[in-house]
Amino acid sequence: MRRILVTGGAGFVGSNFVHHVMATTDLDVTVLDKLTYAASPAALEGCPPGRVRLVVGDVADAEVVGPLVAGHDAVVHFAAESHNDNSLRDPAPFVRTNLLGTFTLLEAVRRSGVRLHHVSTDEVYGDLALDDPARFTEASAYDPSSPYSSTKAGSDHLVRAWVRSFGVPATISNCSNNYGPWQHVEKFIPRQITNVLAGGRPRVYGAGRNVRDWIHAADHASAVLRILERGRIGETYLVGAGGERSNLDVVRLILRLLGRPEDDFDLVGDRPGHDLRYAIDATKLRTELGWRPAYSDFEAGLADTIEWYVAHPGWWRAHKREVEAAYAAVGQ
Ligand code: NAD
Ligand code: TDX
Repeated sequence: MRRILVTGGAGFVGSNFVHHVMATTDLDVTVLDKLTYAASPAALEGCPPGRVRLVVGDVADAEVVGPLVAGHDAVVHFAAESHNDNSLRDPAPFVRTNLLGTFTLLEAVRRSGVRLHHVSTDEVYGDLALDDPARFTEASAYDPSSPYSSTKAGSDHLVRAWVRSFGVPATISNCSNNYGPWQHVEKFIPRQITNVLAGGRPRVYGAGRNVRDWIHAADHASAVLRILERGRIGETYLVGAGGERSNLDVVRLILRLLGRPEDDFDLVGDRPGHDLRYAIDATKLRTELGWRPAYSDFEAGLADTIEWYVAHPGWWRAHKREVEAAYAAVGQ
């Protein structure tokens, strides 16, 4: 492999992946990104000159995607509409990008025979009970809850069908909740950090007992590269780093790290259909591909992330007002 195409590479996880590829391989990267509200082209600044090229375009546009795919040795597909709350307000872009976009890419890959890695989420498996010792595995049944997760589940099914019916050389990964630099302020951890930095209070849905399994985006990136390089074609790998925490615990930790009282937050209306708990069993990735996360200490990773938001106020303030207005409109 010499040149890879990274869709959604100007987004949160995609840009972390591009930096990981720059730091650990000799690969050149073309980023295909529509530059939606969620993109941060600035996140790609600092990449070695000449090794990363940005093409602004839609992954659902076959005329753009076909020739681009044919000129690369592999495709890593991050591009998606990614926020559950947005999918409850307006599902249409989720159906278009997550389903039609993946279909368009699959057709291009089918014609050219190029290797594909499809990046997906643990949310395709629905949720687990809070008191259930089980975790998701590659054998868990699909049972998505939201417009976002159902379109990601549909995209996974498309990839599997194209592997089986057309022999497309693809792998899939399903990862748990990411945190780290460049995550949009609409998401839980950046929203709460920036609420505090802006002089406000964190806003926790429902009773805050929901559990997420946190992984640093740099670790998600290293897992995706490992699967691209060594994963078996047609296989799915779950990605997680053993980071289960309730939303209340995360918010209290953010408040403590920012020197505020741990009860200085508001409980607000719950998300409709709110998944209770996600938890990943990443045994297959660890044993078959020897992957290990670099960030095993969530508190240290969160402290680094807080420092990053403290150091980049210009970036997040540009989005904050609009995001908070949309939440305020639904009482959250
Ligand atoms: P993000 O919203 O931060 O970034 C998405 C990127 O895709 C943006 O740069 C956006 O401009 C681009 N994009 C959107 N629609 C596009 C289109 N039609 N054509 C081309 N580009 C388009 O999302 P993220 O959090 O970085 O997630 C990236 C991928 O990782 C998604 O597929 C998501 O399902 C998956 N994932 C994310 C997490 C997480 O916690 N963030 C966890 C598991 C899986
Ligand atoms: O203000 C908030 N208050 C709150 O309590 C927000 C924005 C969220 N929450 C809760 C909802 C969830 O239980 O925090 C938890 C995390 O919420 P999000 O950051 O919106 O993430 P989630 O819905 O779990 O989905 C994320 O992980 C899986 C990503 O956004 C997806 O792209 C990924 O697939």
